Amino acid sequence: GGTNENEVTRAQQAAPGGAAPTIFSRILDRSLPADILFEDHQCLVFRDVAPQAPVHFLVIPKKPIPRISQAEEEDQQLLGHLLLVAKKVAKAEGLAEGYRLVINDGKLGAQSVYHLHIHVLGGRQLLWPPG
Ligand code: IU
Repeated sequence: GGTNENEVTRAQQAAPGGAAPTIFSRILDRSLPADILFEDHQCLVFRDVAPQAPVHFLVIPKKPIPRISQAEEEDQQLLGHLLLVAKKVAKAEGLAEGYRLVINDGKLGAQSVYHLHIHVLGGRQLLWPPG
């Protein structure tokens, strides 16, 4: 629908900048409120402000990696940690019957916020392929 088309338009217009601060920096420093589900020294988990499923949250590193294509070898432990946190919070959110992890990268991947984030979507039957 229109919401998803707008999201793609926003994503295509977002500047794929280097380490420019994003809206997620403001969620990390608490200058912008968010519904936070989990936090540790490496990451923050909060509900997506425009949920695309009954459960839709984001797992972000505190380190401002702009996009998965710019992650480095030195980020290996951090990237693994984000996946393990995603599955733990998914379980806590009651997603025992399944869910989906998504990482959008760049313009064609419809990335709109250039601070790496893992989407976790669940609570309904998800479709395949995605748009
Ligand atoms: P994307 O993978 O970069 O397209 O996803 C960015 C997500 O961040 C998207 O689902 C937005 O709804 C979400 N989001 C948010 O949760 N809070 C915000 O203040 C903003 C975007 I801006």
